[in-house]
Amino acid sequence: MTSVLILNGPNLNLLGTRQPEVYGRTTLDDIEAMCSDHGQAIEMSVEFAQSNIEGELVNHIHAARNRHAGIILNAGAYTHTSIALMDALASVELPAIELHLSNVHAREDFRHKSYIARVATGLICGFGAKGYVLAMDALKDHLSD
Ligand code: CA2
Repeated sequence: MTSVLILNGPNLNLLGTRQPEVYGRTTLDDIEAMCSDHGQAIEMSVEFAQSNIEGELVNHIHAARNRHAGIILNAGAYTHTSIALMDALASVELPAIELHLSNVHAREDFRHKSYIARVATGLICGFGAKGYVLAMDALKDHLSD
């Protein structure tokens, strides 16, 4: 069965509890359950993780190398700052989808820059929690090509 790492960065553990006008009312636990259900439907096994710590995210990406066929990454604010995450993704040579709940391009200028996009297979943003399911379908489709 195809296996994916769905990795979430800083502050995403707060989803559904603060700023619902920006990020919605769905919690990260809700999203994990949604991904797990969708994984069963499309025969994709899912490892779901979150960390607020940049180095831990790097470690998760390294560990994915021999375990997963691809990575879906919502790196949160590290998207816009982290050369370390970009280098980690490049080093594992797995297809990776950059994901954001919000449409980062409709927001502040500093969110328009992404280090992740330079090494990602593709990017999904602006569809809220549904973006996770869209990313799983996109990865599955990409791997079957
Ligand atoms: O839209 C996204 O998914 C983001 O990755 C979310 C990040 C933001 O820095 C990126 O530019 C876009 C922020 C996640 C913060 O999540 C919170 C959730 C609830 C309350 C406060 C923050």
